[in-house]
Amino acid sequence: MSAGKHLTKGSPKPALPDDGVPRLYSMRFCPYAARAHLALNAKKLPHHTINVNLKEKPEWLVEVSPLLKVPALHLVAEKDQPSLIESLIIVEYLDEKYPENPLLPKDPLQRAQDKILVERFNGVFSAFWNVVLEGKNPDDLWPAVDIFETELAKRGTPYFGGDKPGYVDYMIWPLFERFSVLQFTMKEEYNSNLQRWVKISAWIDLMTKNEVVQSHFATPEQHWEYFRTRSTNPNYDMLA
Ligand SMILES: N[C@@H](CCC(=O)N[C@@H](CS)C(=O)NCC(=O)O)C(=O)O
Repeated sequence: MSAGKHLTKGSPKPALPDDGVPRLYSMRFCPYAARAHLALNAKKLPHHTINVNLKEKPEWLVEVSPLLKVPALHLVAEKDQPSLIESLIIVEYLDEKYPENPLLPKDPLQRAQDKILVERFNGVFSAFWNVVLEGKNPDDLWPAVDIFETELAKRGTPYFGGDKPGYVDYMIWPLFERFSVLQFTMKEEYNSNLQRWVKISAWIDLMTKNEVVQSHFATPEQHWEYFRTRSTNPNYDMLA
């Protein structure tokens, strides 16, 4: 509901209906915000999306996001209307508060193992940013992804969550959706690495067709356009 152009410095705070529906403060190309979108959509939870321009932040952003980052989830129906920040904390809160369509496994050990896997995914995130944003050597990136290839093979299921996507799948997907921008920077090396990841390649194909993923999807070309212009003049509203 109500996603629109990215609100910028000087924009008034949006007037939203007094309906108690949580408000997700987001930016269309933020992979961390994408986690919150995927969790909300996977759990079919109504919410309002308010997109913000992160180069020229609206003055009122601090009221809902003290570190001035997205995602932030404003729980307007709760006492004192608190806001949650940090993508993984938001997703875990949603999963506990709304147990239908669960994302994390019920078993405490499996839960812990899934959270460890997502924690380890920070290595893929930082290696990827180093390559795409800093133009660094991709030598750290391939072994970081190998961990996930091995884990998926070990689980023996099409998704990390079993026969359908779960917490790990949705939390790591936003980076994999962006992974294909590497085809624009290192064509041959990218293609040959995809071939070495048999399980991950099949998983990427399945995830791309998933309806929750499609509910918040951008093409490799759109992601590349964002990355290219990110530090100068990003077109946040490309998809608005
Ligand atoms: N650890 C945070 C990271 C959030 C984050 O870094 N968001 C970026 C956009 S992708 C942001 O809001 N940056 C604005 C800034 O740092 O000023 C999470 O998982 O939610």
